[in-house]
Amino acid sequence: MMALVVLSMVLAACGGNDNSNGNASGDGETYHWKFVTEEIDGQVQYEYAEEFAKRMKEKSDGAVTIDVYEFGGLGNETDQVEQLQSGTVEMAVMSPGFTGGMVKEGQLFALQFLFPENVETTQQILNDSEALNKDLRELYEEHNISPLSFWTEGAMQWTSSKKIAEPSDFEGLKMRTQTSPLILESYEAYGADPQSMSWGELYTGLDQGTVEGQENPIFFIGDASFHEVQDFMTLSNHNNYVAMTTVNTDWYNGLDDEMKSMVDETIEEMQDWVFEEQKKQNEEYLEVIKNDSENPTEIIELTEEQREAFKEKAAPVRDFYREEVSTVNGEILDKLLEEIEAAGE
Ligand code: 6CS
Repeated sequence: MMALVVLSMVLAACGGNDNSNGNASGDGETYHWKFVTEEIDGQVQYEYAEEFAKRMKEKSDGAVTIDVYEFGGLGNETDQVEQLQSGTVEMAVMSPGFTGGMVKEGQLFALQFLFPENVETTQQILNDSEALNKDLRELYEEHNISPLSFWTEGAMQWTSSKKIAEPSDFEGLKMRTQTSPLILESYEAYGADPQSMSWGELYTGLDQGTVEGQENPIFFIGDASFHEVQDFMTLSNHNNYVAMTTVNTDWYNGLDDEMKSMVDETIEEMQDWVFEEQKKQNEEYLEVIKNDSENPTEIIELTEEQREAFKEKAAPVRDFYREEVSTVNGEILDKLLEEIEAAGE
């Protein structure tokens, strides 16, 4: 508690809070916001926030300055959710995988094999989906969090200390996950022994064997060096990693129209930018992992039949979501499924 109080004081002091709301714009008005991410310098979320800050500064002729915080600077992923809700920070890149205890519906992102394997099609769905951008957004807003956009950081893969090529390989495997209960449920469906953990503890956890496997996009596996402490990487494409650009709802609603339009316009522009960024990083890191001869990683490509076996085991988790998790009888999931169907492969 004391740490949080001190943190708030430090943030207030360094914020130089000229006009964080921006509700009285006019000549000479300046705005100073804080934007926290779950990743570090060089990684996709952090680069996104830096680019967003740069564009806002340019468009506002220097009136808007945004301090971007790396993961760890303000605590762990869950602390960051609280900071956004309380308004200690105005903006955050947030993974739904850390808010599942609060916004139950947001756990639909944990459902494996839900989005198409094609990352571009998935991004198009994330851009256009009413289920996400309207219905799910409203549920987050009940908690003072407005997701202004959803975007993918790439297809997720499994890394492990034992080879994973079929569902039975997960039997008893200590799998690290984010905190949303449905992610744990999804791995229990394969017979694994999942446990949630902040990614800040993951390298050590894998190194010491506290956990034996994890899921992430390739760029993150490579940049965080998880492959150094894992023997296998299964190209499972079992899900797409989805991140949300979120803002504190009260703060956002308090922005004047001009500033709100500038934020919205920049958020929209960033969708194409971040797609290219994740693509580039995922491609580069696949080569890094393949060529790291000091830390060899066996790469397993699943056959269509093997993928089907995982899909079959994952299917009942959708019913569990509808019956046990959803607070709206699975309506958002059903709408999203229609949108996915319409988007094709
Ligand atoms: O595995 C995680 O928890 C982290 N993975 C990514 C791709 N971004 C941040 C997140 O916390």
